[in-house]
Amino acid sequence: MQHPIRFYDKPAGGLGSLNGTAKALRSNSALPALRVLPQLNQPGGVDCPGCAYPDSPKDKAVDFCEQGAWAIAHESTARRATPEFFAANPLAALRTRAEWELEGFGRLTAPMLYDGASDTYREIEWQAAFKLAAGALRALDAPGRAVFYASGRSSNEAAFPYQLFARAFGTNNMPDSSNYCHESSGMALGTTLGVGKSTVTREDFEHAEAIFVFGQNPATNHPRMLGDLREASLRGCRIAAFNPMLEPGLRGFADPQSLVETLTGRGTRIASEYFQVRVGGDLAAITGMCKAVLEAEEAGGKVLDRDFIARHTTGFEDFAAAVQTQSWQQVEQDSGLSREQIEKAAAIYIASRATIATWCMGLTQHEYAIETIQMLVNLMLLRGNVGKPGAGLMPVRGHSNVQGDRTVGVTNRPKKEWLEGLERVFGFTPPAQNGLDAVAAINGIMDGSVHAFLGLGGNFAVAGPDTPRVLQAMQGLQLTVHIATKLNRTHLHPGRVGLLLPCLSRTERDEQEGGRQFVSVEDTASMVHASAGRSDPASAKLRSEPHIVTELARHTLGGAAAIPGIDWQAMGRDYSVTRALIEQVASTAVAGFEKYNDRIAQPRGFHLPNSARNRDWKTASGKAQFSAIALPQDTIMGRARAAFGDDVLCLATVRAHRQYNTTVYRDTTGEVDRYRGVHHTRKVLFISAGTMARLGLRGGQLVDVHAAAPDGIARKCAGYQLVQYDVPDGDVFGYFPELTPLISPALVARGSATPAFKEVPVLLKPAE
Ligand SMILES: Nc1nc2c(c(=O)[nH]1)N[C@H]1C(S)=C(S)[C@@H](COP(=O)(O)OP(=O)(O)OC[C@H]3O[C@@H](n4cnc5c(=O)[nH]c(N)nc54)[C@H](O)[C@@H]3O)O[C@H]1N2
Ligand SMILES: Nc1nc2c(c(=O)[nH]1)N[C@H]1C(S)=C(S)[C@@H](COP(=O)(O)OP(=O)(O)OC[C@H]3O[C@@H](n4cnc5c(=O)[nH]c(N)nc54)[C@H](O)[C@@H]3O)O[C@H]1N2
Ligand SMILES: [Mo]
Repeated sequence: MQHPIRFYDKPAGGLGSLNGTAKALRSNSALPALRVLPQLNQPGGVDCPGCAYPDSPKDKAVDFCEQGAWAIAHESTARRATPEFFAANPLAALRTRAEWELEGFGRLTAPMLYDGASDTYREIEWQAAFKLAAGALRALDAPGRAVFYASGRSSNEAAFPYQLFARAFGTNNMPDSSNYCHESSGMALGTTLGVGKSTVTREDFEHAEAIFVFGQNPATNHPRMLGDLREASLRGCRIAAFNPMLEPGLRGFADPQSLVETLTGRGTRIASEYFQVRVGGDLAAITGMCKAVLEAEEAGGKVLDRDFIARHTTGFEDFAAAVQTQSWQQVEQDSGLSREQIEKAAAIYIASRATIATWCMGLTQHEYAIETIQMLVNLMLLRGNVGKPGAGLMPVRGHSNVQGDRTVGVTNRPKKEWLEGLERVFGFTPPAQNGLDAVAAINGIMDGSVHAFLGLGGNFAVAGPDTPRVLQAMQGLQLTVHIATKLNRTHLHPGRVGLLLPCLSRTERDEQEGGRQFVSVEDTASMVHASAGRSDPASAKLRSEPHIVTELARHTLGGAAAIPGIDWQAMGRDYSVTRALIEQVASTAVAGFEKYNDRIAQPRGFHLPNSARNRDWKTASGKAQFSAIALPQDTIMGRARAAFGDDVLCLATVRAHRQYNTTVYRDTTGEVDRYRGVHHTRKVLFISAGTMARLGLRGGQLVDVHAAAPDGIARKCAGYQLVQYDVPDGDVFGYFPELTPLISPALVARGSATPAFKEVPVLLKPAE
């Protein structure tokens, strides 16, 4: 049989990516992955757990990338973290291991319970595990003592019973990875356009005349998007990147599908324009673009879509007045870009009849993230770039089903309609008040008000701020339950009852009493589609996420406390039951789930309608909302410099090429961050020559990084090597999760409470 493996991605050097894929398989002894790769993102196949970028609407033989291959290879590894492994490795010893070593121990194989006397996890029977968790939950003095965290990897069929479990238990304490990620996007879009999701589909990339990419590194994090950008570039679409780091992968892309590009190493230009905005400077830069557009209109340019503004929007006058009062001088100072540069960006925008704006963590993980995205909405509204082909706003989500989890109710701020739907279908009254988000949960764990933590996937404490303190505090919890595929650091800090429950991964066959099951997920463009694993499970003792969640719920809420309307076992046995229930709850809360079970069988699933895409504005005013926003005076960096002096630098924590969030991959050849050229170490800081000169430091020198934190707590990461790089003066860049211990939970986005992972005030001192 022929597998025509032609890759989508291949930034900066086609062969490197092909080679990277081969290495992914080799380095994990992951031969089963070879069988999985051709099924990735194909109808009837497996949804790639790598990212949430939409699948190709066209019939393409291959729709996966190098990074997806790494994700799959790591899931399909032959290595196993067995009960014998745990018996031989007390947690105190495991805590000294690096992230990639924990990951490298392989797949979990059996349910485990922490034993304090031996400081090890010991195997336990599934039923006993469920009973213990249920007992500990029922012993809490109030349902609000528990938090139910979710990482955005789980399917709709796992997420729906999970949120039902939390609410039937009596709490909306459902922090999720979205709190760490695109929360600011959802909020900014929700208030302005009435829907917190992308208005763009993958087809739109074929019609755009300009694409603006803000704060995103797709060569590493959404490689399949680069294929779309490359095609757009080849047909003459202008692509402009706003990014403080000069990212090689955004500038050129050698497509492995193109033999010429692969062999010559000569790529297609991606970003024709590159704007090196300073970290946190996007609000000023976009404000400047709006200002330039308004000035062009005043000069008689007829650049505004007056008809659209009149018919579809509200708030234009206030917005325009706010923008006009901002001086160019302020805009230049805050953005780090010159007026000429901003006018050039505006000219690209004005010349385009259909513009897409995409963004990722470079915009969302900032104090003024919501305002920044609202200003981007303003810019797009000026020329009617929402709700027409080839145009729109696109937050590019991270986890492969983070959007779907939200759609089926995983959130600490549920909509009234959703709760009413639950009440109607299941006959109980869910709690109405909002629950804890991720940072509130962290604070609750640290101040002792949270007593139990459940995690449906993820690496909660390592993904969030102040890792060492949070991990320490987690050991004081009454209960920790982690549903996971692989070991990570959060698991090494169990509560009094500490359970580690291993689950099937997406690529594995899922047999239940009701027969072989598949699950469904929603991508960043709101396509809901099926995903069916085919590989043999890593261990016979694994259970599916839906099974584990429904059994935990049944044991906790069974017996006299049972809610008669909820049949947990039915949902665990046959996931079509869950889909039918989602359809019923959604019928009055979320549009588009009609005939879920029939339509999920269609080859590419179905699209959940996006009201803003249809210019139907579900906002308070019934119109798309312009926002009047002034450039802020009170900022994290301003406050830190006032307190700690002018040597304070702004640290943005980013991903290297060889990692998936907190999962660090070990490449046997030492490659760490291919496009940025980093090998053999992750303990680097990217810094400009100007900053080093000013601080009396030099490239290659080792420094200690100290937090200049508002709460006065000393936080330090020692022994980082300075790498001279093309970044703005005053900004430094390094990798998470290693640098996360520098981040105080007090540094968050206003309104969304997303940690300001890209705006961390630090001081550098020569290493001690
Ligand atoms: N292989 C792989 N794929 C992934 C992931 C992974 O870890 N590995 N993670 C997944 C997840 S959950 C997510 S959310 C996405 C993340 O995808 P990205 O958002 O692309 O990831 P980051 O590395 O956080 O990169 C952010 C980019 O923002 C830039 N940046 C930093 N500060 C600023 C700023 O102030 N303004 C602007 N304009 N840019 C800034 C950085 O230079 C960097 O290029 O990727 C998803 N896909
Ligand atoms: N400093 C800093 N911190 C950040 C960010 C940043 O840019 N800078 N980015 C943030 C962002 S955008 C995000 S989304 C969060 C991510 O936060 P999380 O989603 O909590 O973290 P992950 O690293 O994706 O979780 C990895 C773990 O998930 C488990 N896992 C993997 N696959 C599966 C599966 O199929 N099922 C189950 N049940 N478990 C599985 C494994 O045990 C693995 O160790 O991190 C955030 N943290
Ligand atoms: Mo994310």
